[in-house]
Amino acid sequence: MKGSWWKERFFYQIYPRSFQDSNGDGIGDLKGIIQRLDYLKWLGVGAVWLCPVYDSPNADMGYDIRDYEKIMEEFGTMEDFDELLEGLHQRDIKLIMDLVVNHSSDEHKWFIESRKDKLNPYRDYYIWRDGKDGHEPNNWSSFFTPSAWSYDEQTEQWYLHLFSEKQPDLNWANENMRQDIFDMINRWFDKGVDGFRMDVISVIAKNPALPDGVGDGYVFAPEHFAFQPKLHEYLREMRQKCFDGRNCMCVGETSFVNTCNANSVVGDGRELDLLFQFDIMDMDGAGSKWDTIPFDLSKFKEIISAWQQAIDWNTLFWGNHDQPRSVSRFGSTASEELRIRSAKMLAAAMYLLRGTPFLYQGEEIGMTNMPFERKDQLRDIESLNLLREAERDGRTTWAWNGIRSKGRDNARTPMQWDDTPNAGFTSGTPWIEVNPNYPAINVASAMEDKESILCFYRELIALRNASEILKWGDFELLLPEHPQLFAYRRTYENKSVFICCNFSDGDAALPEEVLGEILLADGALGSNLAPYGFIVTAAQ
Ligand code: ISL
Ligand code: CA
Repeated sequence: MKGSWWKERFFYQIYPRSFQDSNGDGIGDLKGIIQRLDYLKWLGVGAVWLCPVYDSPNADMGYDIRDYEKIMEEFGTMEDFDELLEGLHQRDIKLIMDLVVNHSSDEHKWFIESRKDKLNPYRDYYIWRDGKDGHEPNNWSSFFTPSAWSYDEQTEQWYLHLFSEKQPDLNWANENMRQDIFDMINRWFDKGVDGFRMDVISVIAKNPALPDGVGDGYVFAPEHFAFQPKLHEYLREMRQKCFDGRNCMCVGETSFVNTCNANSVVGDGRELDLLFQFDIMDMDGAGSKWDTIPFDLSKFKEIISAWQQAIDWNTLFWGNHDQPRSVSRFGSTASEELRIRSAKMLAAAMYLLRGTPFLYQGEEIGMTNMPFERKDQLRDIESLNLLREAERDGRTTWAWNGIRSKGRDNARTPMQWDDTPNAGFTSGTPWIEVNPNYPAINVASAMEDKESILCFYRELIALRNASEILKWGDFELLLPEHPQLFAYRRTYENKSVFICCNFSDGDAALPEEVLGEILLADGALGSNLAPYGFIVTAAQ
């Protein structure tokens, strides 16, 4: 398995709506991405994960798909897509698409048919049930709404949606539905795409009895829809019908995965090539993600070493389009100096681990959370729903704190390219406001500064791309009890690289083990590591 292209390449995640607008309508588009391909090449990335670009009414920004084989009009045309794919391949950059098949849009033709009558051939493509005494079929809550069921008067039944009411869940128990999905995947592969990131793939199989979750009121009940036995059957069928014989990869967004069940889906020849686990993303939430608790370094070390040991090959990431900005969350924005150093430190801490790195757009220039103040600045259905409910229960202060620190729109403000109006993202009015810090934080100025976060990322990516040790070496946690430092060793064929990162805002003494030829560093002064300083060395 050494040699699989998806183990050797640094991935870059693009959120197309916010990457680059080419026609002044304020919405990022495919032609805009094409304009920036040389930037991606310059940075050294070897693969792109493109968030959904399919036709969608955008209730959940493209994660509600109306037509899996049509490009969203605001993003361009299929010709633009072909040109993008060709442009990437010419530069030896692979492309993986988002595959959102736990649910479709309620405007998808299958659902339009399905809701017409109980005998419609598409009825069973979705999950319909009778109510119980005028109530929902069970007490499940959804990710975005209090109840996971919506009532449809036409046929007097309820349909299941684990996300918004505009995202009805597909019924994977239906063989025709599965075959339609597999055919669609194969048509994208025939076009030349190199793989898929599979949205909430771990929840496609539901407990067929749809039992109540334990508790009062609406209950979030992943025990009945995540990692169900049928999941493995569906994934194996997909593997066989779509992936076998192709040099394509898939990475599953495996919500609710843990170190015990992970190897049931990944590993040599298994169902998925890679998985995204969310233990790091969840560690600063107490119960709900909205109740933020401080970063805990010892917990972080535990999670990283548990996962490095649990599976052969991890995904490495600090964020994505659903998460706040990593430097605001895990680094420091107390000063410009600390923002820059801590953003570099986070990159060194995460992306030199064993696994495949996924960097989210804007992270490479240290983009920060957005100082949202008003509801009309928000676009994300999750934040807007949260606020609506909090208003009802008189918890608006709590909700706003949550939205500012964890809201998904933090990651969705436009990419900051330069210091011209709207950060060079659009000549029109952007669909979501640009972060006001763009005159200081942008690609153009970072390219001119050798000490910038951006130039550091480029250096780090080049180092990783060229290093057998960093690619294939094993992982060993060092200084497990140290209260400030996260340190580890990567070893391959008796050669080692040491990584030592100060996650605190105080000085730390540099341990002797890490002394050697310096490959990367910032804030390493003599035998001292400054706040958020780090050093990467090759063993003498
Ligand atoms: O964003 C989250 C928490 O606030 C996650 O729980 C997220 O909803 C979950 O990881 C699933 O995310 C994916 O599917 C959603 C979509 O809204 C997200 O953007 C996508 O990444 C439904 O398709
Ligand atoms: Ca546009």
